[in-house]
Amino acid sequence: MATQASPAASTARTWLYGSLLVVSGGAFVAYYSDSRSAVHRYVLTPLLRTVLDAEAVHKLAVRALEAGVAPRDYGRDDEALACEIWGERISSPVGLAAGFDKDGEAIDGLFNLGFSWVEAGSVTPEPQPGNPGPRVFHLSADEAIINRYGFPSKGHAAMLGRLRARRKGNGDDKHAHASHRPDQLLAINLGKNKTSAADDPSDYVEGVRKFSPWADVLVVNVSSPNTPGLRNLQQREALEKLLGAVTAARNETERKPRIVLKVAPDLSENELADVAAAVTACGIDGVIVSNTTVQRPFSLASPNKAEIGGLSGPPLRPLSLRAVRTLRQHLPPTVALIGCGGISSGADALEFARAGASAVQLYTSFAYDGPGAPRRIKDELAALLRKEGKTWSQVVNEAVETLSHGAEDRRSIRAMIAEAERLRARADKLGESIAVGGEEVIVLP
Ligand SMILES: Cc1cc2nc3c(=O)[nH]c(=O)nc-3n(C[C@H](O)[C@H](O)[C@H](O)COP(=O)(O)O)c2cc1C
Ligand SMILES: *[C@@H]1O[C@H](CO)[C@@H](O)[C@H](O)[C@H]1NC(C)=O
Ligand SMILES: *[C@@H]1O[C@H](CO)[C@@H](O)[C@H](O)[C@H]1NC(C)=O
Ligand SMILES: *[C@@H]1O[C@H](CO)[C@@H](O)[C@H](O)[C@H]1NC(C)=O
Ligand SMILES: CC(=O)N[C@H]1CO[C@H](CO)[C@@H](O)[C@@H]1O
Repeated sequence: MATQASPAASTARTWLYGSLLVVSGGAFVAYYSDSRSAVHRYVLTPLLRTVLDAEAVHKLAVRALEAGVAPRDYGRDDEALACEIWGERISSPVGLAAGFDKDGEAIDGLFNLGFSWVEAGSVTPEPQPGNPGPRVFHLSADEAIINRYGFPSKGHAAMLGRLRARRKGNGDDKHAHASHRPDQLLAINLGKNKTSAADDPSDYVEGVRKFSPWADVLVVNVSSPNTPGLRNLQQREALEKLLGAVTAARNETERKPRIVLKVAPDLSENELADVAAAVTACGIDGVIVSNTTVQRPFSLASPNKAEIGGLSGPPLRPLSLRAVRTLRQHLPPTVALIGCGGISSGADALEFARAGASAVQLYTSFAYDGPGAPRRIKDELAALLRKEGKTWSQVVNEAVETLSHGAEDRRSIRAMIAEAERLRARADKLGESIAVGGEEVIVLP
């Protein structure tokens, strides 16, 4: 027999349940909103991947980040992660690669996830739809992706509109960084119309003129591998013409953003040497190594490996690392390398630093891991650096010093300077002894 509760007791119960709901709801919101929570990596992200196709997951993630309902990185970046690039200090070396936020819709949401560098784009001058779908494929067994998006873009005007709105939203401040953040950088990746000729620099030049007030770094790509156009482009002369036009346009702008080149991992050693020569000759500030690959390593296990397109994720890493090492040997230390390709852990990032990369970027591991990826990778990296007793900058500087072009010369010049200083010290001592003692016997070693 049910007992009838008094009205007072029932009110109390309603209050109790109500407050419990609010408290647990609040706790869930707090838990959800922290990008480190396991639910993102182990439940939500994999679940989304199973119920939606790859492009739908991508779109949903961009919308959530744009609307501000995505989680955040509440951690602080360890001091040891501080990264120096072109004399700028950013709080960590872990950035987001191009292609995730193609139209600059989720820039602040992405900064809030703890990426120290967010690269929007690729943006083309005119809007273009890209290739017909399906055009993104998960290779889950390999934690890899194949994409043949073909650069869908809402075009320059749409991206500029977003950037203007964003500046207003940030209080229209005259911040030193276009990112509006003291220790993070905003990059924009410039593409070209599908119909433009491969070696015509005018789309990039237009991109530089339009976006230089809005970006800390502008990225141009020379990364389509093995196309007839590329063979042309890879010829040093054509490449120098293109890069020269881009840096000349940059030099005429007021803010003078850094110009960075993005290359494919599929270039031969000779082609990479040509790229390095053109980069050095034209005053390009850095190189992102690399874009996706058209190669299909034997290790791939997923059936989707047969899809046409660019492969990204861990199977790309050895190819990118090889290209970083090759370029480092051919470039002076003033040209920064940004490692990209299959980076999914702190150890991976450190491997790129040891190969001479000043910073890293990722895309595919973010797609597999979800919003906690940058925080996890930064924590792993900080732990590894602590174990070695070194900072990120120290590891990078050592590698750049010893691996860059001209390292031999720099070493011998340093040795000569050291020798000269030793001789001068000895001469000073000799002079002193003569002045003081006069009689003293000087024994030269
Ligand atoms: C779905 C997808 C779309 C991409 N779109 C672009 C793009 O528009 N422009 C670009 O320069 N790179 C693009 N990339 C390449 C990435 O920026 C990055 O160079 C590559 O994926 C290797 O890094 P990862 O292994 O960490 O993903 C794209 C990659 C993926 C997976
Ligand atoms: C790309 O498209 C824009 C707009 O149609 C045009 O002004 C520009 O010349 C095109 N670029 C090239 C290299 O054809
Ligand atoms: C642009 O400026 C850079 C850096 O000052 C310089 O190295 C480069 O030669 C300049 N390029 C052109 C085309 O003026
Ligand atoms: C990157 O590589 C893919 C193929 O791997 C190619 O289609 C694309 O044009 C390249 N460039 C950019 C900017 O992604
Ligand atoms: C987005 C974009 O413009 N990609 C270009 C990268 O460079 C290659 C080679 O010039 C072009 O074929 C791609 O269209």
